[in-house]
Amino acid sequence: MEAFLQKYDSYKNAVEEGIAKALRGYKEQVPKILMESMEYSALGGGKCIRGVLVLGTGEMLGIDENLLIKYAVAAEMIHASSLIHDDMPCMDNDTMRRGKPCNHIAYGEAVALYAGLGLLNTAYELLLSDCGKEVEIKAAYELMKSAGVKGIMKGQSLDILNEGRKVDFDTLKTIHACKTGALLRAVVVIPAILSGKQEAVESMEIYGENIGTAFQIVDDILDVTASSEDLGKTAGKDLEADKLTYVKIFGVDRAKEMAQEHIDTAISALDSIEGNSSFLKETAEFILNRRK
Ligand code: GRG
Repeated sequence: MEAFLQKYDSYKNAVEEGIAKALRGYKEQVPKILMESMEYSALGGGKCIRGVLVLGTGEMLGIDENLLIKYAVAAEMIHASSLIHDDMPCMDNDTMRRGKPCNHIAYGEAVALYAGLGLLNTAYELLLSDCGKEVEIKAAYELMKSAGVKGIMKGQSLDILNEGRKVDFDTLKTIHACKTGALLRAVVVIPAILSGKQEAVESMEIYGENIGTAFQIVDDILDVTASSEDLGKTAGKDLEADKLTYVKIFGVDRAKEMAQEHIDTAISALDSIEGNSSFLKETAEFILNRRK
């Protein structure tokens, strides 16, 4: 466990340095308040799990970290952008994220709106810079697609449009697979695309889809079992909004079992991978046992 956490932190540091460096490149040309607001959320004390997964999967598949880093940085920028918008009054209307005021509370709604759009666009600029090989463009496309109207935006809009309505389990699964799952799937598929090995792409798709589902089930469980202080965001929001969740349908105990089943499936998908998959196995367990 100790070795896993050290490795996790070293990947996380590399991603955060990459984000800081990428944003520094814009500093002179961007209004100060907008840049501060983008940094506030992109370097805002999250777990950085999407960037870590790009680097961990890439190392397992033998991909050079210098090639991987821009995908890891872009994934975290896209994620931060979605969190800024998710917290705004027209969406989840929250006040706290990662243990501090949400972006729109700290900077106002107009700046927060542009910080979100700014991070999304900066991610795309980064992704399409210096693409030497076709697989690099394919990998960039995979990440951009995961954020779009067939990915995160589809999940979020279905979530918002169904507020206050009774949704069935299939719709719930689609919302989760898009809102949370699409990006978690993309970050592990990207290194496989870069490896040029179709078998690796197929294994990582199964791994990514299953850690994505488990991640959201654990999120649903934490919403009812953890405190706002531990989560760094308002707990009990799902209950308050009367949202359909795994916990609401199945109860906490069965939801925990279901998360475990998805983690087991994700780990089994790594059996056919040639490289050392221990970090990804432990990351899957980390997702299951996380406390925030
Ligand atoms: C701008 C791409 C984009 C989309 C706009 C608002 C919106 C549409 C989508 C919201 C999607 C969303 C917030 C999904 C929830 C995903 C989730 C479980 C977030 C929490 O992730 P953690 O726990 O957070 O990894 P940290 O803080 O650790 O980074």
